[in-house]
Amino acid sequence: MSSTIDEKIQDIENQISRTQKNKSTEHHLGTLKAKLAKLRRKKLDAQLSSKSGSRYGFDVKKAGDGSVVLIGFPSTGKSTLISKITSKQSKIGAYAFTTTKAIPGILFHKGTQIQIIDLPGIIEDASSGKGRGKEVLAVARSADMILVLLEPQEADKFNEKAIKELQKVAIRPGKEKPYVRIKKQDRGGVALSTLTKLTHMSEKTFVGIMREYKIMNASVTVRSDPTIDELIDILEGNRVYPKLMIVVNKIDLASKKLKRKLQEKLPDAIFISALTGENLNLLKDEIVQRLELIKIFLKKQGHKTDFEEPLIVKLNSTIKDVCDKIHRKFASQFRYAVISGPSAKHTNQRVGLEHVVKEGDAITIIVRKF
Ligand SMILES: Nc1nc2c(ncn2[C@@H]2O[C@H](COP(=O)(O)OP(=O)(O)OP(=O)(O)O)[C@@H](O)[C@H]2O)c(=O)[nH]1
Ligand SMILES: [Mg+2]
Repeated sequence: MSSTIDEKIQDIENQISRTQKNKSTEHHLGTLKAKLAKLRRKKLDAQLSSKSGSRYGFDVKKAGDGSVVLIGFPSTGKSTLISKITSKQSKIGAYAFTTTKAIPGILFHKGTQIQIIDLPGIIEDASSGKGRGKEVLAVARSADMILVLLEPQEADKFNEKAIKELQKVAIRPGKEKPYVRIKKQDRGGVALSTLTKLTHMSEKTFVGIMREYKIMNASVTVRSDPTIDELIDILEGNRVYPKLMIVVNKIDLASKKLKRKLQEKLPDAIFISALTGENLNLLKDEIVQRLELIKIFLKKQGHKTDFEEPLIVKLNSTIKDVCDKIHRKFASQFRYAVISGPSAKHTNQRVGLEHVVKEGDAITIIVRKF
């Protein structure tokens, strides 16, 4: 069966590459791309649900305030890095595929606890299951941040390859989810309301792509200016948008000239040596900063606010997220929350589970008693 999916994928890929890209073919290309995305999803679902082989060694329990996975080709120094910045010692070897499973550790930095997950190296075509690629990429899908660890030699090329493998399993590292809200309706066709002009496709193409996903009647609000691929991402629904950090390791081995060249090609990258410790503090700072964590304070009913031990949550967390962080049953017993601080309209505002908290809020959560 998988070969027929592959054949169909190949066929549409050929059609797309044969079609010239211009205004008059845009609509046709849009529907082809949607068809291609649907086939790829079918293939991916089959890959990720993996009948063959077990996930043993790759079930990582979430811990800490955020999670970072180490993705890289073999021997780039992932295990050396995790052994340096967490208390977990992961086996280091001068040969490829030293690491054979997921190894989680915790980085304690600036009052936060970040889960760092060491993984086996990936190779090209990892997404189709080469090496332990499938399992590695499945772990990557659940992370808050992907740290791509590279060696100085041809770092930019390898970075591109790694990102490509991630994209193939529906990960969109370092990308914002475009704002497209779709409210399905019973009739009336597709009513499109855009805040900015669509520059990547006409409304007709937009509606045509929706049609491919069998959405005939809906009110759609678009706040950004999505490309055809980004719109398909939204309609596919299985895309994840983790943060991305590009790190070049073994900088102790790079000449000044190579380093300068890489800084030009990878302007957002951080240059470290896991071996000598160079820039590891900077790296830790950047991890915490880019995860966009905020501090809030809990106030038990009838007690003073606990300013000693803040609770760390992700930016734009809701009261529901806060409840889940305290105890897994908290949300189901929730009555209301009382909140003071930056997100409150006034002191002691009563709010529900949907309320979005802000850095510095003081929160009391009232639960049902049994
Ligand atoms: N010179 C130098 N060598 C390093 C550095 N970091 C790691 N190494 C060496 O690179 C080799 C591979 O290191 P590992 O940490 O095992 O690499 P890995 O990415 O975990 O490898 P796999 O698990 O096989 O994918 C070892 O010989 C390390 O000592 C560094 O910053 N500088
Ligand atoms: Mg390793």
